Amino acid sequence: MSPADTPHVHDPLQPHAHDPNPEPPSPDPSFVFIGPNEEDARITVADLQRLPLTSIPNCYIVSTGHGTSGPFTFGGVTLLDFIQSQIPPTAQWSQVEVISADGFGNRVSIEELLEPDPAGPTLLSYMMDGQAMTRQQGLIRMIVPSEKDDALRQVKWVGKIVVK
Ligand SMILES: Nc1nc2c(c(=O)[nH]1)N[C@H]1C(S)=C(S)[C@@H](COP(=O)(O)O)O[C@H]1N2
Ligand SMILES: [Mo]
Repeated sequence: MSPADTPHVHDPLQPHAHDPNPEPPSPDPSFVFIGPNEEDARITVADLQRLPLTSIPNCYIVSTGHGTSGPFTFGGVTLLDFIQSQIPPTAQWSQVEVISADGFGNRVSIEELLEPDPAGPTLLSYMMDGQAMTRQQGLIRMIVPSEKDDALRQVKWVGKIVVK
């Protein structure tokens, strides 16, 4: 089974109890991007705001611990648009690791990004219900609209994105 067939499997390198961390690990929402040739860059919210805005309505955060919240409309740049803005079109890659500064992570395959679920594309989100997302709410937060029975892929406080 490829990782694309098991979208709810959490990165085994980053085991996570189901209890979400409610507190941001730091005040600064910027993150580090590492491309397929190991080139790195620091990415700010303003950098994401310069890319096309995608909004996805009817998103839920389905916590098996403290219950479901939503629906929310998340806004941001698709993870695919973001990656394509950072790497040359000829670069070879197959997956991306999205890791928060509090040690929570998830892996996304290129297949998931190229053929998004009908629920919507995976997003690097900085807006919630038409307002700027707060750091407390997860800024910058990965939103995976296809995940309906858990929130293990809804990574808050993205700290590092590694394309491999
Ligand atoms: N960085 C980070 N993201 C995280 C978590 C976490 O602990 N740290 N917990 C996950 C889990 S298990 C849940 S249920 C949701 C909770 O999101 P909420 O705090 O917005 O309700 O965040 C997910 N994303
Ligand atoms: Mo959770």
